[in-house]
Amino acid sequence: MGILNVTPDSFSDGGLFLDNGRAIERGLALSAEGADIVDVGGESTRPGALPVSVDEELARVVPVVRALARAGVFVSVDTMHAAVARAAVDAGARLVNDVSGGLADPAMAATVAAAGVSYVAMHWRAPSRDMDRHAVYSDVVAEVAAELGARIEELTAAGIRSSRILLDPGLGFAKRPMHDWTLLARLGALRELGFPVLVGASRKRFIGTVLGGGDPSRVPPAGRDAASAAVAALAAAGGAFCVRVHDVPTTFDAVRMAAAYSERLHSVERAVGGPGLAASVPLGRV
Ligand code: PMM
Repeated sequence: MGILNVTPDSFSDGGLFLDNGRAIERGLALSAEGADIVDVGGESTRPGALPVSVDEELARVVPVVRALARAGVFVSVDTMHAAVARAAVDAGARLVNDVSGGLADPAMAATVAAAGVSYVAMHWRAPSRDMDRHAVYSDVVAEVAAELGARIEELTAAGIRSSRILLDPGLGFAKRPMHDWTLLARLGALRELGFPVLVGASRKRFIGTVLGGGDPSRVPPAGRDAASAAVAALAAAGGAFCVRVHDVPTTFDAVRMAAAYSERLHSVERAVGGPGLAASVPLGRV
């Protein structure tokens, strides 16, 4: 999934694609580079970001969604607002990517159900302006899984078909770097909920924190693409269905390596009767 932020203030690419023409060009390029999905967003969710009006979000997003969908691109819309989701679907979007998992707008679930499109429910605890206050967990994996489980109940009760739902641990959203790393290392626990898992790690603070030796400001977001591709490969090898990224060509290669690795790993595991033993088996045996 290639990221297309039509915003003045996203943390890594704010302002680059605010002009509709440039945004459309960028979306077409992401698709040509290998993105299966182009994710169009009109509201920044970076820590501390202030909300924009729905009218402003519509004006940023709808023309771009329409042009890309007309060009045959599979478009998702990154929004927390039911009105924007509805308008984007009318303009050709086939997936609604809601970082609040339906918590920000009570009309979202019914809107998505009526539209009959797919839906990404991300783990979220609070609006961006004060989400850092909510980054408190005693067992981050268990709590994120339980909170996503509660979202699934509500979303399906509102009429969204289970087969239409994807889950996302929401890296960086009400999470400290250690929470992000723990969730990444334990993606299997989220997959056990029975839904495809999407991971959005690209250029995020937890990556910058490692690159900058504890200080993310030493490596600005645009300098984190190689590391982001490595993390995408780890997520893919950990069973992610989809990774949401800024740099599609590098990530495309990285996840293809993860796929080759996973395929080999699983055939080794099958041959030895389960995980854990694979490392001790000479590859020539299988
Ligand atoms: N992260 C951002 C925005 N949208 N959507 C999903 N599903 N998962 C994410 O992790 C996610 C998202 C923030 O990053 P950006 O400002 O680079 O778009």
